[in-house]
Amino acid sequence: MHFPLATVALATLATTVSAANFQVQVGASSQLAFSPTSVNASVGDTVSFVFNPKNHTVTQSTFPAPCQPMSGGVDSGFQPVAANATNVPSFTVTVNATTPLWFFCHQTGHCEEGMVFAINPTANKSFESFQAAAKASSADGTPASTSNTTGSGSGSGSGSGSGSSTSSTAPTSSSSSKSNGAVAAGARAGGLLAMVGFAAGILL
Ligand SMILES: *[C@@H]1O[C@H](CO)[C@@H](O)[C@H](O)[C@H]1NC(C)=O
Ligand SMILES: *[C@@H]1O[C@H](CO)[C@@H](O)[C@H](O)[C@H]1NC(C)=O
Ligand SMILES: *[C@@H]1O[C@H](CO)[C@@H](O)[C@H](O)[C@H]1NC(C)=O
Ligand SMILES: *[C@@H]1O[C@H](CO)[C@@H](O)[C@H](O)[C@H]1NC(C)=O
Ligand SMILES: *[C@@H]1O[C@H](CO)[C@@H](O)[C@H](O)[C@H]1NC(C)=O
Ligand SMILES: *[C@@H]1O[C@H](CO)[C@@H](O)[C@H](O)[C@H]1NC(C)=O
Ligand SMILES: [Cu+2]
Repeated sequence: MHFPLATVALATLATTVSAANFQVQVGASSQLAFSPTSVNASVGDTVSFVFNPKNHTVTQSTFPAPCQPMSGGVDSGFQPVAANATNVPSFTVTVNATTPLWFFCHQTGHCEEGMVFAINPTANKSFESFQAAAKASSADGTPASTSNTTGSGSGSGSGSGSGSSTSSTAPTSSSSSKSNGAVAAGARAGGLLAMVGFAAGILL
């Protein structure tokens, strides 16, 4: 009764703090990197990727093939940002699994420079080993470990066949709110962020 505003703020926090939001800079300071390079997230948490100048993507891949789009995975598509941009795009995924989730930048050469990201890497499948595999990929993203000897040889199962993986695969639209059972992608998380910020402002 005496503190109706504080009560509202607490109620707001109770509904939003249960899901954390992680902000990840894509290509900050002109570096071909995600910062941070990985996060530990729970189901329901969101990860918002903020695109710095240049022309990057956030594209889901798999541990064995770091630089190849995962079939049915989420993909921001190319996000060109001018050097003097004041309003930069972001792309948010909602974490929907406790298993590791792997991502890379699909811009030519960036993955091979180590521009990769992980959600919930493990000791056995570490960010470092994922990044090392990315750097060892050939220019077209083919994993270095792909056997080239006689035998099945098709490797990672992402199945691009004749090698060209030009267009950003987006069979499940990245702007819709659902995707492949691992993560869901959406365009903006500004509302949730603003709500948390507003509530925290009241309490602090
Ligand atoms: C994630 O958790 C692991 C294991 O608890 C820890 O070693 C690592 O530093 C954490 N990573 C981040 C980015 O917090
Ligand atoms: C961004 O990069 C993609 C792939 O290299 C290219 O097709 C596209 O034209 C680029 N966009 C801009 C605005 O430079
Ligand atoms: C950004 O730079 C471009 C090219 O130099 C220019 O055309 C544009 O007006 C600039 N935009 C802003 C917001 O300064
Ligand atoms: C991690 O790798 C070690 C050695 O290969 C293996 O013994 C262990 O079972 C693995 N742990 C998990 C959780 O897969
Ligand atoms: C696979 O073999 C072909 C022809 O023998 C060769 O040109 C190519 O570089 C090899 N690729 C790898 C990844 O070893
Ligand atoms: C994750 O999202 C997919 C697609 O929206 C859904 O089918 C699946 O049940 C979800 N998984 C969990 C664990 O919530
Ligand atoms: Cu990039």
